[in-house]
Amino acid sequence: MKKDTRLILAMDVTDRDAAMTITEKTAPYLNAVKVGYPVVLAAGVDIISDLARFVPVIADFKVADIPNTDRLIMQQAYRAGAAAVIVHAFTGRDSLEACVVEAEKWNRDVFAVTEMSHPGAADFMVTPAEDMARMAADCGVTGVVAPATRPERVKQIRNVVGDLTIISPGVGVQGGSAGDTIKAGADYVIVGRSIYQSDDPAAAAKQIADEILSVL
Ligand code: OMP
Repeated sequence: MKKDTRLILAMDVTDRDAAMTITEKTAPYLNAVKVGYPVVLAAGVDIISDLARFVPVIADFKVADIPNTDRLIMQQAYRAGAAAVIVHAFTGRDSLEACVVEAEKWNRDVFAVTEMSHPGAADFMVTPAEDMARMAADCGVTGVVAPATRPERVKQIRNVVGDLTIISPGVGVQGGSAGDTIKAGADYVIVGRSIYQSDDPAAAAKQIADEILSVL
């Protein structure tokens, strides 16, 4: 994944044509596009290879199962053309290791979720987040997902994962700022609604990319 604009678009629209058009228009400002269940269930798994014509695709399947099932899901995501897959860390070391083994087989990336960006993450995810980040780093993940809504936590997770890649959602509608998140130590920010719901997605993406550039 290139690292210049440091912007990842979360493509959570459920209309295939809209997903294609918005990704094509915003691609000059993106280092990746992230797809998850909303668009893949609506448009089919081929949306991954279709979008990959414009920019690398991260499959956000939040993989969280026993090792064998994880392995099967990872295989399908990479087979579909994903450059990276997002998995959960809370399922434990054996599950995470199965995801990493599959990523290495395909020579692709895998990101593990530590602490999520929404308020409910405080119920169960904040306390073990640094332990999960440590375990993820130990297992050999490419990087971790950390919350742009709490830049101080991005900083703490950065201390745990060293120079692994941090990707951070929660910018815009969820309240986080792209500049603050990058300054706290994230490598990339993930932005969805602030871009794809904008009247001019390309201009919205450019504005965020410019904000990131201004703090580098
Ligand atoms: P917006 O809130 O619309 O910018 O979208 C954020 C995107 O990041 C969505 O696709 C979420 O599913 C995803 N996300 C979070 O918002 N918080 C997290 O803690 C983790 C993710 C994720 O794994 O991408």
